[in-house]
Amino acid sequence: MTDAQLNFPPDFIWGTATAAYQIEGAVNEDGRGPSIWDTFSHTPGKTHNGDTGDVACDHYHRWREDIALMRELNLNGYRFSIAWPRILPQGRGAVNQAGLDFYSRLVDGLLEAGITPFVTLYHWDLPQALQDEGEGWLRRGIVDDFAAYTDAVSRALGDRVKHWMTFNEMFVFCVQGYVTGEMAPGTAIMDPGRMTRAAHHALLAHGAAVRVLRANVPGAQVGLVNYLQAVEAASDSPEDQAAAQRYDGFLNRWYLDPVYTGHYPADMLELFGIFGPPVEPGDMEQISVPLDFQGVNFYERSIITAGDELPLLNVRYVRPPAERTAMNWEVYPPALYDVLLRVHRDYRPPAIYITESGAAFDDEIAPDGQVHDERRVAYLRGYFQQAARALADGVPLKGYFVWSLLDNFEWAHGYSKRFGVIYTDYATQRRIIKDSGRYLAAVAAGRG
Ligand code: IFM
Repeated sequence: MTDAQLNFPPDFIWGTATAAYQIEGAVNEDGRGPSIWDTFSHTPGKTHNGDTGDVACDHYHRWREDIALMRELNLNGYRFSIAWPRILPQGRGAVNQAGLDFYSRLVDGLLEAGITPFVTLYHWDLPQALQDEGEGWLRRGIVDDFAAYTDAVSRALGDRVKHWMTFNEMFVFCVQGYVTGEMAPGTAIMDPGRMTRAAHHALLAHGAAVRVLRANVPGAQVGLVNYLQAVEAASDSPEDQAAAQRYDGFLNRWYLDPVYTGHYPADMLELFGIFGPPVEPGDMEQISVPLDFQGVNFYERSIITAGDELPLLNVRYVRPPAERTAMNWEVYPPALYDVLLRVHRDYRPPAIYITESGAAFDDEIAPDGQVHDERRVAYLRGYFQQAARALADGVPLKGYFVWSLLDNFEWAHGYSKRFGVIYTDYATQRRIIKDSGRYLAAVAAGRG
């Protein structure tokens, strides 16, 4: 398929995605409270180079410039997240109007620029006060806190924001935050019950938030964003097939089945045994409230064999020689097609957005002052083609958000990984549109 065959409908959303803590900075301004990522990143040894989001891309002050850049890229959508600690500095209680005002101005600016805002309510920056109370997502009462937070935000923005996503990548923060400790809050306790418990409360909070959004926002389009992988068995052997099935259950189905079927996957419930989720009567009905769209964050496929790399699951990764990004993630565009088809076939959401897809490479400013990131251009071309293929094959794909608008704070990797289609010079906060940004601009303008 050539670029000329990248057939996307005229109303297709072309955007980029970001998250509050990764770009905003201004962590102590206008009444924002501390989040678990402030605590984590300021704890020695937790992030690369001790990097923090204190300043990040200074988007909190430079958002007008960033919207102008989106316009230059011909984008008609922007996915960003709201920082809960800007709205409710202590997690609950008095609403911080200055925090709401920031996002209100941002939304107005986007709409004036002809860019549709897509708002994520939770992209990992939990107010520290809620973490201190029963370890955040491990406490069932957090469901009510999240519903109250959703209420405050949607009342303020719901007249203008119609596209809402409750959570970003539950899998990642439940596993890496509460079990392996690679991410905030960073508790490394190898107890799978912590994952199932955090995830169950997040799923309940998702269901509660959907109801709040539908009540507060006329014409709301509500979705959930999942980190999804294409999972393949290393061989046809029954052992490898079963291993791939377990890994798929752990990573993909655990977070999709409850929402779309009202049940946790039976094979995984059996596998987790006493470490299963704390389900109470009515929970699964609350979790499985119908959605308007599913958000797919796609980065990787995994080839799985039976083994002891992940002991509870009894699986091991097979890593064939392949082109890899700076994150050591395989570049394999057909896997995006596979995941889109799978979500469409198995779960039938009314619409699907690719809410994140992109790659980190070791970009540098060339002598001509530009950033010639030809590997990212090739990467995007390959994945755009697979999205077009999925669309042609009947997937109700409505938009594609490249991760990310600009290089930013890549969590525990700090500023060492550059995902942007715009280069961030952190010393000066100068932004430089990379060649991949120009390519995205051409595709978004329908020129390929
Ligand atoms: O930067 C992250 C983002 O916050 C969530 N999805 C994956 C991205 C790249 O690692």
